[in-house]
Amino acid sequence: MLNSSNHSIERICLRFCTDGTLSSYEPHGNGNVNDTFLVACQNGEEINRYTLQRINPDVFENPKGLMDNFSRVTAHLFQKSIDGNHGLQVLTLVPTVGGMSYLIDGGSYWRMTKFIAGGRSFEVPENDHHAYQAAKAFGRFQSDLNDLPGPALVETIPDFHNTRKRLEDFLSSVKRDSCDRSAEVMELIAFAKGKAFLADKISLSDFPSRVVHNDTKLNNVLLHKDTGEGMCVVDLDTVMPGCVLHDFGDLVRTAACSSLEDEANLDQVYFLPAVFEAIVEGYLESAGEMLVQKEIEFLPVAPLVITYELGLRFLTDYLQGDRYFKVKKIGHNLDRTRAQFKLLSSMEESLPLMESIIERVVSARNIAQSGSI
Ligand code: GN1
Ligand code: MG
Repeated sequence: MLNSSNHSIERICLRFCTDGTLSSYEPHGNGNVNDTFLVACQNGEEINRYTLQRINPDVFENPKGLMDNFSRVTAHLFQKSIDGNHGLQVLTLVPTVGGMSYLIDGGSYWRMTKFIAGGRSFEVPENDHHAYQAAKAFGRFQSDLNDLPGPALVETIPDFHNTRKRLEDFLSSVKRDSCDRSAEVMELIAFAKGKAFLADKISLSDFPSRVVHNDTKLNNVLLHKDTGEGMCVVDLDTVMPGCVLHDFGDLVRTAACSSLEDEANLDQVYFLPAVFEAIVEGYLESAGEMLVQKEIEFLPVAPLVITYELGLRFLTDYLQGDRYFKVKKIGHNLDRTRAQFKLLSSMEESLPLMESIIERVVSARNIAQSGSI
């Protein structure tokens, strides 16, 4: 995979309309797919900061379509933030000197956004308030985009949350075993096969198609570094038509878990019902009115499905030679897989509790369960 060292960040920055000239830059965040830099530009005494990203071309095959989505979505959210006055900020693109929303340089696509001062991304919530705030921000994001006008957004990654397709890809990579890695992970393969029924739990055609984020890891929402208030939803590359359940589920997967996604000590990996409750409260506060009965009904099982899906994706990537997710060591994708499968088992034990929490919050909020599509 190409990385920053193949590019001159100085040269790239010169081609964006920054306020000031580049004074420093450093790698930023923990994304598993794109390359991200925090860039500082100096104008006299003033330092202006930006986020610069190289879009991973192996993952996103239509960067132009992706950036068109990005512009439409942020413009709409910006209007909503003015009308709704809910305090959430929206990513602002910095145009290139040629007036474009992205830059093409030697076959790579780059974009720049204004840095959100005071925001911080958390890998795990420090308290329930963080989880509540993150859920409220993602719920608001969905409900603000529910009336996005115009044609459907481009599908930046087809079948992204088609769990059945993810399972089939996994099964063919087991069969192909191109890197000769399957023998050592038989136990994980057997576990994945044993949970195949989860792949058909959420069938996309049974739910309203809405504009959703699709990558709602906790670290994809900025919270205020001191107060923990939701500040800005980031990482908009997979915003496209989809199902709200995957957004809800992925936040639960990453926030209502006792550990990081790649924790190697499985004793440290388990589901946290109290954090789950905070997520349900936050999510239903901002998105509850929009949801239809069927979406509410499937909220408890959604985290299990997405946790299973991620386990499948990490294991598939391991079997294919670690080509998709960035890895820090051989076996990194296996740590991730094991942690997902452990979390899934822990969630299964808590499923009745999850159901009763949702039931309680739905009735306390008096959600009509007949929201509009
Ligand atoms: C990737 O880029 P990042 O880290 O936000 C991946 C998500 C996974 C996640 C797992 C486009 O997200 O789907 O849930 O890693 N994004 C893409 O950490 O595949
Ligand atoms: Mg992402």
